[in-house]
Amino acid sequence: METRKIYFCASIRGGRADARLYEHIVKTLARFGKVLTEHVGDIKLDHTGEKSDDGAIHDRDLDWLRQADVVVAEVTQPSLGVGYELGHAYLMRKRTLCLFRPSSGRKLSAMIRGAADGERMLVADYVGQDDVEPVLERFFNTQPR
Ligand code: 6IA
Repeated sequence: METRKIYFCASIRGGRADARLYEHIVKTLARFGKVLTEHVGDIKLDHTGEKSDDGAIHDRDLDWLRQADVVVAEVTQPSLGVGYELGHAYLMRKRTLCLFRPSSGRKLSAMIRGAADGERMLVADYVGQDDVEPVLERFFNTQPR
């Protein structure tokens, strides 16, 4: 069986306050498939992002998104880029899991929570790092592949 390709989205220029959590999610995701966007969990990456051309980043990321079998996003820290990616993923009909921490005191955008249909597009509210593995396990174990 071919290795499952996972596109992970999380804030970069939207703010890197949760970078350690992203790193943990990327490491955990690696047990379930190949993470195409490992750099998102790189704690050395600051909010200014890499030096390369924004147009190249955009085109390469959309290419990876097209190739992905599933999309996982950490959506607690609001990020225009993540919202944009999720909109594309939705229109591409990718199976998508959004991870949100209500304990942040934030309220998730209605355009994300409202897009969830409990099947293709899921929003999981969780507390923190310790929940990541069980939440991902549930998501991938109900994955038809
Ligand atoms: O608006 P934001 O910067 O917060 O958007 C974050 C989302 O856009 C992430 O899920 C990424 O997939 C994508 N993205 C934004 N900036 C980059 C980027 N820059 N590289 C790849 N994807 C990006 C530099 C990172 C570098 C270490 C490779």
